[in-house]
Amino acid sequence: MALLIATPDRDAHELARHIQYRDPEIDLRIWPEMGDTSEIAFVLAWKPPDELFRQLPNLQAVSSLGAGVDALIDRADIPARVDIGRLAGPRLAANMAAYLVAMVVGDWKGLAGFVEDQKNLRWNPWAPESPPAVGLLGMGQMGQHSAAAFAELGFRLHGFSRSGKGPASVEMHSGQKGLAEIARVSDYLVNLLPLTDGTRGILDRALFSKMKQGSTLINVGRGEHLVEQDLLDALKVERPGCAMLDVFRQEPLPGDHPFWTHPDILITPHCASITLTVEAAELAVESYRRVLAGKTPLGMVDRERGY
Ligand code: NDP
Ligand code: OXD
Repeated sequence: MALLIATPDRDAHELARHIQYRDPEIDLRIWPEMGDTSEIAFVLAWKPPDELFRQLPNLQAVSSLGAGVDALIDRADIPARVDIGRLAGPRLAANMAAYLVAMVVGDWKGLAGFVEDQKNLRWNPWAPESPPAVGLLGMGQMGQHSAAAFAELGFRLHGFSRSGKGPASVEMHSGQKGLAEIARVSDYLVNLLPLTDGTRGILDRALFSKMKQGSTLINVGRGEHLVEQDLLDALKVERPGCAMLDVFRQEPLPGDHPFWTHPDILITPHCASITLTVEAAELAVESYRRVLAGKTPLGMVDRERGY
């Protein structure tokens, strides 16, 4: 049985080297060099090509190379009998927490102001008095790691999840009322939800109208969570006052998109937390071995629920 890596927009050779280093016995193929497709049991995928999975009659499991499974979950070419998993290890979650802490703390501490002060040879000591309230939409692997990092800094924390369950350091919310409440109380509202039918377009005018004036929206989930025109309208009335966006409906973000030049939008190019080759190789080997042993892949998702 073979493992196929199918990541058309990423060079997979480094990942393949790390996988083979960990387990030289694995029969590893890199798309589009698939060999005998009836031998492929497991696919490691990131934005895989259309109709790929129809060519694999003995496929047992597909694993996302990252945390999100939205590019896999609705694929008609993945039969219902095939398990879908994901690789979301502790380094991926730690790097997400580091990104969010950098963005929130940098803004809260007014770093951009000091850059301007330095340009103008201005000595202007200043520090914020009280810690901000951070609201985390999504309290899964990414949300929990990020909450732990903010908790260390003594920030006030709110979380939002389907079940309403979350760590003790976080005041949890759920449902429509909970969503409105977390928007109302957060100085920084961070979207860390998976993209599903229940979350698509969740960052919309109704939510923005509940946000504090001058607050900050951070979207690291998926571009389809955000209703773009609603954000542009909301920024005019400073609810939120600014947005930090890492993910977009179309990636790369087209050069003529209004977000690029908006004074209240900060863009990062979908790199809040990038899958690390060494961690991915380690988890991929473990997941593959599990599937060969008749078990579910790592990070198995509920296809009905969508995450
Ligand atoms: P998890 O699957 O571990 O957690 C999902 C969380 O979202 C859970 O807390 C879940 O609630 C909650 N949730 C799901 N649906 C709803 C809903 N309808 N209403 C309220 N809460 C809901 O995901 P991860 O934390 O691992 O990752 C989240 C997302 O982050 C990924 O799907 C990906 O899109 C994005 N991501 C982005 C990266 C980047 O670089 N920009 C890097 C990594 C991830 P419950 O706990 O009740 O199940
Ligand atoms: C992921 C991502 O889902 O990079 O891992 O967005």
